[in-house]
Amino acid sequence: MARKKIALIGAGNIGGTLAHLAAKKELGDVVLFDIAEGLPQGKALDLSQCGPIEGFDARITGTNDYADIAGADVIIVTAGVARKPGMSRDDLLGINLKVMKSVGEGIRTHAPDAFVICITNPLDAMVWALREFSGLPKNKVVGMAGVLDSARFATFLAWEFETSVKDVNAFVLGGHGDTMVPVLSYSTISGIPVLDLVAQGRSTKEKIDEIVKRTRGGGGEIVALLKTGSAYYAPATSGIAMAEAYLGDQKRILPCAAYVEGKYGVDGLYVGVPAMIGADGIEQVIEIDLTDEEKSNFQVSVDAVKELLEACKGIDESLK
Ligand code: A3D
Repeated sequence: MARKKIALIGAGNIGGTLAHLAAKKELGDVVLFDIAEGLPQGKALDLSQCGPIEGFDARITGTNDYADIAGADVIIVTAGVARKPGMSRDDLLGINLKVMKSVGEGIRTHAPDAFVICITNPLDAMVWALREFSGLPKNKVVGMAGVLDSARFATFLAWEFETSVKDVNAFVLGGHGDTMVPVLSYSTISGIPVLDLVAQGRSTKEKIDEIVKRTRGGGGEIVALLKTGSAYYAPATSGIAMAEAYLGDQKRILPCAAYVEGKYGVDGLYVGVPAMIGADGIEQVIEIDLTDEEKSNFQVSVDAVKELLEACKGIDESLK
């Protein structure tokens, strides 16, 4: 059986980390694409030389030519820019929308059968634009945000309850921004609702509220510390978990920006919901009962995503 092929569009911080993880896990051969000449080739060469030490045979190549992504099984998109001081949200939206146009067209021409995972921000709008520009089926294009936001939430909960992260099941829905919704009512430690543990006096409502707030600002906290860019280790790890779910037909239920039609009162929008990932891509969107407060927070988040989409349509005529 031929090896799988993983194409990574964007060979920056997340792209390089994705390449390393994909090769180390032998998910398949890796093609790193970037518009910067030399960057993907240099990273590919460097990463290839990890092979003899780590014992992987995955081939890693770098390219500036979309033709080299032909036949990719999975494509993970991180191309674009991250927000820097002094840049408005609209600046980022405009720049990355143009990037999604070229990436979408490259995928449409060279790898229309791939499962595509978008990581570029602003996530909920960019995954929507990527789907539009690539023309791929909606179940084959998905955004990564919920896995990362949930991992941040789970990390903070594990620290608070001094428990293994392995026992924490926490998740975050909604858009990937300040309005994201950490869903406490479905967050458990070894099956025990976090709220029950609070009722037992193992933590306090104030501390949990603080964790929810820290989760929402989790990306910004890292940007403020790094100063020159945004998080990349955990974002890459999250993207790889989604790729593995698809390649292994694992039927994992992961929070991700999936296309929602009808469920959650949402009609035709990419937004963070629990979704099953298997060999058909996004195989199901799973609806859960939310508390009244969570429902209204989710609606605020959906409205914020809609606003972003309108801004996208205002920028690019072809999206109207
Ligand atoms: P960075 O290290 O700057 O890498 C981006 C790469 O994209 C650079 O190597 C650029 O040369 C390349 N690029 C720019 N334009 C194009 C193009 N048209 N075609 C191909 N490549 C291009 O950024 P990063 O890897 O740290 O982050 C990448 C993106 O992920 C940014 O938009 C971040 O905001 C976003 N991000 C999202 C999350 C989520 O949870 C959704 C988390 C962290 C970062």
